[in-house]
Amino acid sequence: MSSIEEQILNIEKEIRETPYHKATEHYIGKLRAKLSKLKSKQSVSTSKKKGGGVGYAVKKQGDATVILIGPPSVGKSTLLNRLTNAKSKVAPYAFTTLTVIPGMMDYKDAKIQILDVPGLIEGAEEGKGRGREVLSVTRGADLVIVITDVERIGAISRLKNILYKNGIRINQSPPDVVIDKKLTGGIIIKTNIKQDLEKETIKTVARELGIKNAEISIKENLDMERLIDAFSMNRVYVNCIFIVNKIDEKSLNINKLRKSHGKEKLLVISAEFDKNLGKLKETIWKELNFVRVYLVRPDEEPGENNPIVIKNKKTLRDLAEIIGTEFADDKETAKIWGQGSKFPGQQVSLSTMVVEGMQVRFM
Ligand SMILES: Nc1nc2c(ncn2[C@@H]2O[C@H](COP(=O)(O)OP(=O)(O)O)[C@@H](O)[C@H]2O)c(=O)[nH]1
Ligand SMILES: [Mg+2]
Repeated sequence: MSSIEEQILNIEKEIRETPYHKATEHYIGKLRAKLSKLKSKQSVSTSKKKGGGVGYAVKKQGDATVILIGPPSVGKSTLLNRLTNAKSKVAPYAFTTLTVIPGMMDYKDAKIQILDVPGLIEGAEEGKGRGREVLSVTRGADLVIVITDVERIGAISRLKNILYKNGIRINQSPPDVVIDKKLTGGIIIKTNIKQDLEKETIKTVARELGIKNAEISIKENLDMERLIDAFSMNRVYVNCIFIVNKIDEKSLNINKLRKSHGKEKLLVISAEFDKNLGKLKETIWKELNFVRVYLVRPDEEPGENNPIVIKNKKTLRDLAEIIGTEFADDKETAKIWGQGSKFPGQQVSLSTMVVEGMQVRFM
């Protein structure tokens, strides 16, 4: 039996040498699924060898967690100090930051935790430097900030690649696929959307990735990448913004940069000279998709007092839990005013979704 690395090389070669057309699509799908499986096996075995990120468990605090990733010395610690109350050591050499340093940024009633981590050096995806650990913290973040400086623009593409290879999907929603596992009956594909891929290809990839019996509903036209993502368990989907720091040192053609990095959000800043940091804070806030709701206490008139920040797609029950588990204990319904209510003081169940601007009194 050849090693995982050898098997990966063999399959990659096979994929390269097989021309892609309708007749081979099914076969290539199978190879791609195999490859994806081997790669996740490989990353598990390297992280075991390296001790699997011990000491990198980060306590999440605040309303959301943002991670700064980038090469060494691009200004991550400087930026953290500017945005938050943390006092991260700043020095002009690589790897001044040896552990995760959290800071808290207060912005528009939200407490946003920002994490400064060691720089991601070349080969980080194979576990070089603190690569594994940094990537595992990244997987748990609510927003990723990829940061580089004016001298190392190429790092953006490199980092995007590292994230992709590690199953971290940025600025895209999860594939619109629902897998309803069954005990028998094989794989049944249900879709109203015209699929570029053949049904047999979809089934083969599903089987290869461990799905034996299931009803699979597909609500988008999948390409091969998203098909494999849909059936892989270790994918995370997170928003990402790109920052080029030290704009005080060198001017850049920003439009050209934005063009070559697609529609993604790219900001140029100077952490040291406080350029564009206000815009950055606003962008962070926007990308976190918060909603602000207002708590109406029993003795209060409805209004915009007591703002609470919560991630979108949450229910009133989640909101009560955020206020406090004890508080949530005896709450059964709520009255709502303003946004989301049909009339002022509407009584609703706690499974109601919160919306921006909603005023809530728990009952
Ligand atoms: N010119 C300039 N230098 C900066 C800026 N931000 C950080 N630096 C400098 O870059 C060096 C590395 O910064 P540091 O925050 O330690 O980078 P890290 O390794 O990414 O955490 C330090 O000498 C900083 O003073 C900036 O906006 N402009
Ligand atoms: Mg640092």
